[in-house]
Amino acid sequence: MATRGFVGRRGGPEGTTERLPPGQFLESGFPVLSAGPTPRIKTEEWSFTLKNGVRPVKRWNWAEFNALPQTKMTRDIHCVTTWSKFDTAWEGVMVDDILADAYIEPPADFTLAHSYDGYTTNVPTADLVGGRAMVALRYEGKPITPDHGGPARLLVPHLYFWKSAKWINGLQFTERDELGFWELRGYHRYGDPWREQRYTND
Ligand SMILES: Nc1nc2c(c(=O)[nH]1)N[C@H]1C(S)=C(S)[C@@H](COP(=O)(O)O)O[C@H]1N2
Ligand SMILES: [Mo]
Repeated sequence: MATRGFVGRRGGPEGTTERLPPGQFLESGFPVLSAGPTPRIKTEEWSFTLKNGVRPVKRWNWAEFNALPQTKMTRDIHCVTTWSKFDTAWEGVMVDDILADAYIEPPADFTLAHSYDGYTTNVPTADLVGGRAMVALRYEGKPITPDHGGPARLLVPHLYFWKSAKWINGLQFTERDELGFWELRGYHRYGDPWREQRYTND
């Protein structure tokens, strides 16, 4: 078995090949992709609501949400439009810590993320817990800019980046896997970049 370094030297700088999912290329900038105009949400008006079906479980305002445990997460991200960006550095509240603060165990197998622009995206609950996802409040040590989803965005780095809902204002547990904005428009219901699950039937 070759070491990481040898594989990296063969395929590109710093192990690029093994870190790039199939069909992806390495991007050094940070493209902005939004389905509509950027909503401007003042932190004084921001809130985050956790729901089980139609029933609200708990709601946090900006100060309350910032008082939850803050965790750093540095991850590669992969957009379905084929760019990937390595080592993006985020800080925010792990979904695990949101649930702990609400004193609930995940009550359903599926979750729908909701955003201020009306965007939604579905993710299996198991992919949001166990240290795999956060509601990010900061990017590279600074508040997330509005075009990248500030004040707060979901970060689910192991799935295509459309699952990382910008301008998030809540998570809703659902009994069945209810499709979100892009999933209703031909994108894959799960979206694993390593299995190239781009479109519905991939
Ligand atoms: N609320 C919301 N979240 C969203 C989107 C959107 O249009 N609205 N676009 C998604 C898509 S398709 C991608 S690739 C990423 C882009 O995030 P970025 O603009 O920070 O690169 O956000 C995702 N989250
Ligand atoms: Mo995207």
